Amino acid sequence: MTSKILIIGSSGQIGTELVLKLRQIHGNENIIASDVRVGNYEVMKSGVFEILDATKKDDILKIIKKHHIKQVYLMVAMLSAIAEKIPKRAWELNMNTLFNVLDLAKDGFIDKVFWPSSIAIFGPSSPKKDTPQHTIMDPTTVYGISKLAGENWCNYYHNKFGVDIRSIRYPGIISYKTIPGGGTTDYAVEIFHEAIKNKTYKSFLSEDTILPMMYMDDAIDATIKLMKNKNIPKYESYNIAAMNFSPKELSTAIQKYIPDFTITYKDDSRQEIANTWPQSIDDNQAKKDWNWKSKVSLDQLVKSMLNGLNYNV
Ligand code: AKB
Repeated sequence: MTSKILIIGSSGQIGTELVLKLRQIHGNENIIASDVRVGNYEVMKSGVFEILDATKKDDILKIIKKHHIKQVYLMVAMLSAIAEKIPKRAWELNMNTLFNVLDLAKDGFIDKVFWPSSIAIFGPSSPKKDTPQHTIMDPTTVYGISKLAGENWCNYYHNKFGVDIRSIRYPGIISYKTIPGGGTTDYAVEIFHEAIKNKTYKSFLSEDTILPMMYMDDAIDATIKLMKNKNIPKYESYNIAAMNFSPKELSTAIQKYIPDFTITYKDDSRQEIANTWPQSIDDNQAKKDWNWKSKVSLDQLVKSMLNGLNYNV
């Protein structure tokens, strides 16, 4: 019997596209999508979908047994901005779901796990530019704290119980199929919807706030590449990088295709979070260990976003 892959959190921004790409690679029948809420049309119609609350370990186990799952991508998380509003719930969701999956791997029910970390693990004392793989990490958000704790727990389960866990520190991910929810980098997706609909956008980050960003295709490529690699030296959550820009620089890149687009700035509490994050990331370790390389430039990203949202350029 073919072993199958379970995506938990398949209705979210990254989960949605991961399901679609993995179904292309492994066949629709081998990729099981799951979430607490139904997903987008393409995900729902192309294969099996299970309603799953990943805070309940027994429910995950039932699905693992039912579908002969051997690999799990755990894409559930409460993101940085929303987590600040409900810190305790965010901590519980982000940590309990991880423990459930790590324990199922430790107990031999699954062979391999992917779990996403984030640039949010860095903080005000981390170097802002070319932030290294190993450096000071002093996250100021609940989300960042949960991701850094999660990285350490993955390390622990790997060293102590031999769990095969792979992880990436995603920058802000930009895509058009599903909107992100509750992050600090969400402006870089919203801006495209508003540019097309209203020709104007009010940014909640100031014009010169530079953050590391990446187009979804690169993020999915990296994730699958890391999971496929047979020679990862040891567990670590990898820095990966593609591009860095501010709201002003992104608006200029959009104006190339929508010349009458305008942007205004009114920062809110998300600005404080962004101020503590890196402006650029050093991803040499990922390049060396598993040959990671970003393929999508800012101009290609802008064109793909606009075309994807049916504004043909
Ligand atoms: C967020 O803004 O919270 C996320 C992230 C960078 O992890 N997009």
